[in-house]
Amino acid sequence: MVPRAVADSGGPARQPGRSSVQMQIPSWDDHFLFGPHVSVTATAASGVANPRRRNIAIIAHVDHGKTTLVDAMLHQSGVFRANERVEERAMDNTELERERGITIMAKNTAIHYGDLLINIVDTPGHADFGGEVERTLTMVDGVLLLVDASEGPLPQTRFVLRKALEHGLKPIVVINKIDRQDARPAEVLDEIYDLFIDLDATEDQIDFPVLYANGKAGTASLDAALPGENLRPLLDAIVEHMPPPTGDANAPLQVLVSNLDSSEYLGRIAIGRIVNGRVALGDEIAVSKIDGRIERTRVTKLYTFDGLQRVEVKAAAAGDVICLAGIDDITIGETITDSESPRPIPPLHVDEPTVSMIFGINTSPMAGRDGKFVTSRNLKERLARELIGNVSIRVQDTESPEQMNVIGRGELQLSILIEMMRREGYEIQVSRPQIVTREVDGGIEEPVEHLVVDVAEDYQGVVIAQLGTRRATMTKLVNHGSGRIRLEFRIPTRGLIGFRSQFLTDTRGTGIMNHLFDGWEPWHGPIAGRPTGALVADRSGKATAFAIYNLQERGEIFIEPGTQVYEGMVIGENARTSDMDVNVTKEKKLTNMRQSTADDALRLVPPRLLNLEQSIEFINDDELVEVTPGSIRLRKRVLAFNQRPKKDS
Ligand SMILES: Nc1nc2c(ncn2[C@@H]2O[C@H](COP(=O)(O)OP(=O)(O)OP(=O)(O)O)[C@@H](O)[C@H]2O)c(=O)[nH]1
Ligand SMILES: [Mg+2]
Repeated sequence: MVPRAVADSGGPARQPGRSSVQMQIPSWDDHFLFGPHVSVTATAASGVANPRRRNIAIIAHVDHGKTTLVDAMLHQSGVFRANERVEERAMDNTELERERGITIMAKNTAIHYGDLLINIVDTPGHADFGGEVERTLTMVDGVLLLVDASEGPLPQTRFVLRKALEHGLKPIVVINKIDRQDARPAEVLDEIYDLFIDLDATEDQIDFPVLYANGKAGTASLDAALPGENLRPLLDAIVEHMPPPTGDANAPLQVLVSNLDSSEYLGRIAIGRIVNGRVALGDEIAVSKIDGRIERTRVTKLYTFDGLQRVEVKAAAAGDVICLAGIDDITIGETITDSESPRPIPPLHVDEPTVSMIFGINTSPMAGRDGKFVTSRNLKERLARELIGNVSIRVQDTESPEQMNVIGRGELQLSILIEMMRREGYEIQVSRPQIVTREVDGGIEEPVEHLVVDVAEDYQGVVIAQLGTRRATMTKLVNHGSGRIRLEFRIPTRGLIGFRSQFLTDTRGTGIMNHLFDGWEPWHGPIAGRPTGALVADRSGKATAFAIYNLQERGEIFIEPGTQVYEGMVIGENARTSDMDVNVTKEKKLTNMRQSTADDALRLVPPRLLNLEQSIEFINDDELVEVTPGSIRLRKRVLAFNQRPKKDS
């Protein structure tokens, strides 16, 4: 089904530009959803804080269309002017989110529907950012669970739904991307029911409304066979089925801080939902800190959400989601409360992270060339700052004052942090990711994951073999008969480190893999690291085409001619298991005058330039990734050839 693009009823047609995209959203009179034909009849019941509010989160597996659906909601509620150019996925507004096309941080927005204000939190779907979803759920009363109409529920669908059900939230199921050629809504709905049952949902929760949506076109329908015309069926379902926020506006104030934002002008901004009470500009309030201290302050700036903006308000009450600026040092999990009778809300607990990396100051001979922040104090301060807004990261001291152990939910989360630091001007070096273990009854336990892979049948053998060496056990094999099969495994988290690039190579880039933390198990025994050795520069200098030409048959080269190298820098992958120290700066012996153009004649294999994530996946325990604003280099931990312990091969 291809949606019909309807011309705007007024104003110029939207112009697609280089940086904006013409939304295929049926448009109408901007006030369509404000019009008198929308009447909302919710009445105040006992315990209802505000019958004209709905607070919801949109949750799903990665890429199932959450942010795109929010776009459509914003468009149809008239947030944008008719001819306003709006970027696709407007909520993904950070640089890294836009570059990668994924949501990294949960964000708030709000739309008007009839006389209702619907506060919406768009959440990330990637498993590494699950902590964002967890903290967000304290702000809402219900969730839209989006499920791709072809892919069906995937590991993160399970994770986010489990968290939502644990919070007792009301779900509405949205089977999205119904326009896909391979959509199979009836089967997917069955799988969703199975998932709810599996997660011990209550009868009330299983009795969820179902909508079929094309978030990209901005349509929803109650019937899979009848394409919708707009999102009204979905918005009506929210009004009808999502409970209005409960709470008592006359009780002492309680706001649980669930999100932070900041602006140059306002400083740190605390975002949370007023659970009880009311708050107004000028009020004296207390902040109940994580460590139990109570700090008194005054409300100087108060906002609520409206579309993509924050709007200043004078007062707000139970059920509202608010932003408060001007409170120094406030962090997630603290309670803003009544100054006379402070009532802290127990802070939220999120799942503990399981993957760690050592972040150290850059000790390479090229340190300090392009970074602004290079000292251990800089590093410590930056990591301390990260802890404020990032609930699922832990930072520990190590024996060395120049290194910190950073623990997160996965390689992606940690590499996003590294990438952010690099762009801010930091220079660091990081180790191969390790997993966190724990001791139980004298034995060691390690985290294990539920892994789901989708591959073409042809690659089934190689993927199963590769996972076998990583101590995975297959738990399920489903063949949908489409030429692709879905395999499920239990695998130690350790076995997944560095697996993604291997998997993409093995499946020629066509495989899809997703995994999710699934508990602790006794140590599974050793898992071999990278089977190949490294080509290591044996001296500093500039790499020459001549040297690279002579080395390229030994393995794969990671650098281009002209790259500055140093002793101990990894410049390629050896085809053999041992490391090989090589002179990559060697010049051709000059016999006469016509030397300078000789290099041009050499046929060089294009180098495999590794990005940050690929570098982190590549390194072994005796190697590091050096990250600076301008470069990513691989190196041996011990640079000097004669001091390096030899690997047995
Ligand atoms: N065919 C089709 N594609 C869609 C639809 N909705 C979203 N997409 C596409 O799916 C991709 C992912 O969309 P997003 O909105 O970024 O998904 P998301 O759930 O927000 O992703 P994360 O936040 O990273 O978890 C984009 O390429 C969208 O254009 C839909 O209804 N139909
Ligand atoms: Mg998103």
